[in-house]
Amino acid sequence: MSTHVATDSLVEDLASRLDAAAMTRTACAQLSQSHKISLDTAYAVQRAVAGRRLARCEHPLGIKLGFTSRTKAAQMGVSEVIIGRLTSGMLVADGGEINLGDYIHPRAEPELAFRLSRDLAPGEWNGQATDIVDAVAPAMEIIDSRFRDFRFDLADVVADNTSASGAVIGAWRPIGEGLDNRGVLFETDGRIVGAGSTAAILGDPLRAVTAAVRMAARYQITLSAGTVLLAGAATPAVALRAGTAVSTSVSGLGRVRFTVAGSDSLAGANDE
Ligand code: 0L1
Ligand code: MG
Repeated sequence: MSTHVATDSLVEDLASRLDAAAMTRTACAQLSQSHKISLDTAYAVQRAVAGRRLARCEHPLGIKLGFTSRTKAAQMGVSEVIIGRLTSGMLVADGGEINLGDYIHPRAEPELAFRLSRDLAPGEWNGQATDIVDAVAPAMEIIDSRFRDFRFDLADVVADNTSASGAVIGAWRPIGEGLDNRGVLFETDGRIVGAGSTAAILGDPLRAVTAAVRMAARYQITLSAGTVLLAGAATPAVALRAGTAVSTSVSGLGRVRFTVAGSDSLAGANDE
């Protein structure tokens, strides 16, 4: 992978492809099939993709980390986490409903969310995670790759805003002790589809806070008080089906849930 950043026009062209795929709910070809792009270019495309959402009157909601589990990082052959941008249109109310028709081939994964307690200038802070977050919540991320068959390489998925598509955040609680090994139960319609531990998130989800601050500084993402951070998945993601009730409970932190409306007849039909 080369290291230079592509021209502005190429960045805008690639961002347009990804934005159109999301807006029309039609998967597109991997960018890597037609272009050799560096990681810096991929992050520039991601910024442009998020910029299109902001231009449609969304506002920044937060950030997310991907590849925080050893298994997923190994599958991708990467040793560093990736960062993506959450915008207000991605927020799904706890207990709310999503419609399958608003997505291409969505999956959900159980996570923890943190809330930043103060503004952070890039490079300003290098201390304890607990000094800059004031709350934690059980959460789920909805990921929906804009690429056909959910297939991508590292630069593809970074450009595609790390597949970020939805965030469901449960009730916020003060940061307590022992977040490094809380039991996580991920259920659809009352059946367990994933069981794990918060330890799957970088060994301790508080490490996601420090990693996210470092990555945000590197890729010029503004961090302000109230910014939400999705720390990473505690179990593998599951594909969403119409009529399903999805929930995640995290020991000592409570439960977060949403339901899926729409029709399965379209499932996969958007992978054209
Ligand atoms: O949030 C995540 O860990 C997903 C990162 C992107 C890879 C994927 O879509 O599975
Ligand atoms: Mg995730």
